[in-house]
Amino acid sequence: MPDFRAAALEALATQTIELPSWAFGNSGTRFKVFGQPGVARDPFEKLEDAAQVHAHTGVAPRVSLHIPWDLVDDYGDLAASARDLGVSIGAINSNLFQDDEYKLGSLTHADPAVRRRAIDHHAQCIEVMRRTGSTDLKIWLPDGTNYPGQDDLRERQERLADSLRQIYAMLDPGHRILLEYKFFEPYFYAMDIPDWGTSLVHCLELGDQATVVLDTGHHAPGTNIEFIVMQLLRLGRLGAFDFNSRNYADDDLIVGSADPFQLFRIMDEIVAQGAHLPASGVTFMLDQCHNLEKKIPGQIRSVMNVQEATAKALLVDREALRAAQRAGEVLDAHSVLMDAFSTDVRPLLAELREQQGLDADPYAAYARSGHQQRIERERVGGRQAGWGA
Ligand code: LRH
Ligand code: MN
Repeated sequence: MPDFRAAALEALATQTIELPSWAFGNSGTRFKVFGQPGVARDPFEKLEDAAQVHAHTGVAPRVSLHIPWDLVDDYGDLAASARDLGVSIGAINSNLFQDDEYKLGSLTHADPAVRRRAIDHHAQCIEVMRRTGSTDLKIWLPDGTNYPGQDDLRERQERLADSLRQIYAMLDPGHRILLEYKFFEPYFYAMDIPDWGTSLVHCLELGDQATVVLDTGHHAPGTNIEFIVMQLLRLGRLGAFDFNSRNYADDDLIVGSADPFQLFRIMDEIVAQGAHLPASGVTFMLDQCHNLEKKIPGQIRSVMNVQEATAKALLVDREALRAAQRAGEVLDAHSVLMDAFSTDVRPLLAELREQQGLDADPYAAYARSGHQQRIERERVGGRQAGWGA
């Protein structure tokens, strides 16, 4: 087996994974939100926690914000605080799923005044991008209907296209829209952007600065996600991933925890097309909620899982794979992939971290650091961030 380790180490050293600020706040289900000692109480403390993940993994230098969950008086201050902590602000997420006015839709609503409100919210988000140096506006459209006949599906698409055009017109050069789809929830008959095709259609209508976000928890069970990855890369419209894993619905569990082989297949498609390299412009983000487990270790474990899947994909003998594929040797081809997937890449990642001056095991290193005990001791009083615990 040719030695792909050197090339893999080089590629892994360029990888970056963007962390969601909301992973550091409390979260849960409609049944219960469990608070935890030491949880961040504001965006500044969320950045502190994210900086811990970067300090121990070396590959998580950006934090995506969610507006208004991460509302602060001065975004210049927040960006400066991020810089002091050794991280930067990534994508700015809009929020169209908590306002009463959006019950029957936001960017798709029949009432122009409601659409105006939703469009103005994105003007606010773009202002936050300008103040923080962020270049990505991430729009997850939660709009949808619950019953057949509730509204005209085509008219909603026309209203959506018009609203998106107005938002797109507000972008600066160098800005991107990351348009996220989801096949159900919070509506249970038709979502207005239910799948990659619908997101892609709107992105193609908008222009080059519009790309698709693939959230790994937003597909119908049984969907071949790596096929969607291949097609979006083929069209140059894969802007970003929201990585997480699920067993049933949009569970937002730790990426790779429910199905590490699926994560490997996704990263294999990414590596096969060179999209793991920064020049590809594909942003790798986490979108998770740590309902039971501690937040910072949860994010560290998640980053390590993405690194492991990427390392395995980088060890695929692509020449042998292509030869077997060309020869129609079905099992030989499959075995090439399974050999890589079955490789223990932890020693390779330990070598990478030692090269970066980091501990070989970030998870254990954080546990030893005493940071968790310190924040649980010091962060008393105030209101914990996130869903009301
Ligand atoms: C919607 C979603 C979206 C975010 C939210 C926190 O399910 O995936 O990316 O706005 O989670
Ligand atoms: Mn998401």
